Amino acid sequence: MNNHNLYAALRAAFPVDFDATAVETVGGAHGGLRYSWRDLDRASAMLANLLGSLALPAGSRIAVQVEKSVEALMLYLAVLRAGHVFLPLNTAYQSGEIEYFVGNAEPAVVVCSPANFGWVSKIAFKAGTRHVFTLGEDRSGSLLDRAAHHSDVHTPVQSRADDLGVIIYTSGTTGRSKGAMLSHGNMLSNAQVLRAYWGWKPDDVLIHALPIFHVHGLFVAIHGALINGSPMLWLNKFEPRAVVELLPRATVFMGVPTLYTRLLAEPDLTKQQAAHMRLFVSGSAPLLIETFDEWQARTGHTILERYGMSETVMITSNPYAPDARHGAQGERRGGTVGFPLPGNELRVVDDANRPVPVGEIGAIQVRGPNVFKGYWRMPEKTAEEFTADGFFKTGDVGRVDERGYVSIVGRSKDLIISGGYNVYPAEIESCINEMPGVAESAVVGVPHPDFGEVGVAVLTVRPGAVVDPEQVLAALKARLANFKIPKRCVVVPELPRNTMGKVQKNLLRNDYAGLFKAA
Ligand code: MLC
Ligand code: AMP
Repeated sequence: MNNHNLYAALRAAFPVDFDATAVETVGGAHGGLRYSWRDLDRASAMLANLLGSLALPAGSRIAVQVEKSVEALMLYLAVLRAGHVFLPLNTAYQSGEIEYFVGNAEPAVVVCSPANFGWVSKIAFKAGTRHVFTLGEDRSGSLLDRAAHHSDVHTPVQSRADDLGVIIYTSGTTGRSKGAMLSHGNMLSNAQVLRAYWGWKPDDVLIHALPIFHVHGLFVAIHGALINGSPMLWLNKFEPRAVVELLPRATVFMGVPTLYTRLLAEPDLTKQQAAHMRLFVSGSAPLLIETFDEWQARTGHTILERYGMSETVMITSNPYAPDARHGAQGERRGGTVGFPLPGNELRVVDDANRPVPVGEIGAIQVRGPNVFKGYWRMPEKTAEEFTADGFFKTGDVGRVDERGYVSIVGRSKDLIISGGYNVYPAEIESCINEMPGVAESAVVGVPHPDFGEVGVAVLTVRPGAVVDPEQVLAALKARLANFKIPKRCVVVPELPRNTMGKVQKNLLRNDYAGLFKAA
């Protein structure tokens, strides 16, 4: 039987010249380093052997909350090749959030930044984790020290396509976050499809400027480059000027819409500067048509917008070029997310789960080899999110036009997407509602020129109480990841309600829609 281990498949695509550069770091204090394909393979082997020496049961969770670095990428590859389950955690998460993830996932190993060892290890040991290592952005910490004693030769474990490779936590409309379980087969099938669909070429070079704890930076970008044996120009943090400077050396860039709007603010972004580029990909949040048009005018390139989510990896994409399937009509169309990717079935249904006529709006459901295995230890929640015939309910609302292009027009889930990060109002509202003097609250998303959408918290106070909005925001900051903090908090006499007594968030969204227009 073939080995379906994702690392084995990526490794097979590494170029023959093993000493060629695989990753070059750029910018900041950690720029100017080169890592060869041999380095990626050897270092991930040492890390995999370190994990092997811990005698963990197969499929153990390895939770990782570290700053972006090439070594963090090597750790990801090591977890895959060792047959364990990688659990990436956003560095913005605070202790309460980490406590939940660690308690829920029960990782055998936790890796954190050296600066956070004190509080993270306390949480981990309390949850029964036996091993806590540290990894700094500057290659400091116990993880690499310990790995240095292990062999740099390692055979990837034999994995089935269905074996879990990664758990990614996604927030929920109600209740706590759910761990989306992705198998080696989910990720590999998507990587192979995208490689062909986006026409990856032998001499491609990717600018990697996204965080590596979510699907976009970890899967779409990293798998994309590795499965094509393409080098990456690697930025630990997104720096618009550095990206513009790199364009003449690269061919592919991937970003959330905020990255594109920030790049457009760079005066040096010109057609000439972008002439060497082949492909700009956008996703994770809606790309405004203004950004799409402005990018075309400034650089001469048409951004390729695609659509996906943690539970499904990539679902749809605008075409790279007119192809046999879509003929001459296969151009990239702004305001759409393109066609279902090959192998992926997508349908738009009404409330009774019946497909709607072409062009009409409904709920988007998908089925395919990329769709996840379910939510970690939540069988009921998993069952709720799938239809009887195996389609996953994305929670996105959209339509498919007569040419087959999919557009996302809204969401049935109460979700704010801010700078490409998902923010669930329910989580913030429950924190605010616990604060002294607060009667109730509603958090809504409003347009924002930089982040696309940001949260605004609207609250009412108990009789006789006084609540300072600034203090509400400060208290939230101490508890939640920074990107979840509403950008404004307002106190009102009452929240608008419909006849059923439900808060009318649409009215609040209208009321505050202009709040950041002039920003
Ligand atoms: C930072 N802040 C944010 C924010 N990022 N607020 C709202 N939304 C965000 N995304 C806060 C900071 O804490 C700070 O608050 C203030 O806003 C200004 O921060 P900044 O310095 O401008 O932020 P920066 O560090 O530059 O980060 C912005 C960013 C980053 C856009 C580079 O958010 C980012 O990398 N986003 C990409 C997210 C991503 O990869 N998504 C993919 C998910 S996968 P204060 O109070 O400290 O001043 C997915 C599936 C799919 O969705 O389809 O791909
Ligand atoms: P996440 O759960 O973080 O993976 O986010 C997935 C969600 O991001 C999807 O369900 C969509 O709502 C949204 N999303 C991803 N790509 C796009 C896109 N191109 N346009 C609009 N929304 C998108």
